Amino acid sequence: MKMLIAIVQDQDSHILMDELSERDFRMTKLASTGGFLKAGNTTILMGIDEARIPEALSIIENNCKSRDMTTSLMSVTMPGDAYIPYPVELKVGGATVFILDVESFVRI
Ligand code: 2BA
Repeated sequence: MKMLIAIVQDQDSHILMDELSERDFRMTKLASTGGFLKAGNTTILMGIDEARIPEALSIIENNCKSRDMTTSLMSVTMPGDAYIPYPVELKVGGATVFILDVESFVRI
């Protein structure tokens, strides 16, 4: 068994989870926060058989869009610690996926 951890954008999470459920995948959704943007995203934990990893990845790929966005970061550039916002262009995934080995799995 593997543990697939997918970090996706909140906007994509409902449709993604609907399709995963329809295809009989089990999952847990966690509300998470990206370290860079400090904005909410969604982390989905899925314990799945190794043979179904390609199917899960394909569903994630089909339902999670990458989006261009502009955000304001703050820099301290002025005497007296004044904060100057400056725009930064980003492409936010799609999905960031980690696949881990599961040592054991117990349902009681
Ligand atoms: P955030 O950390 O909020 O990052 C949002 C987007 O900001 C990233 O999109 C990337 O385009 C940009 N970004 C992140 N760190 C950056 C940096 N040091 N310099 C310049 N730009 C930066 P994604 O790469 O698609 O990541 C989306 C979310 O996936 C991340 O949200 C984070 O929650 C998660 N993530 C990505 N890589 C990860 C990793 N190696 N470990 C854990 N979580 C990760």
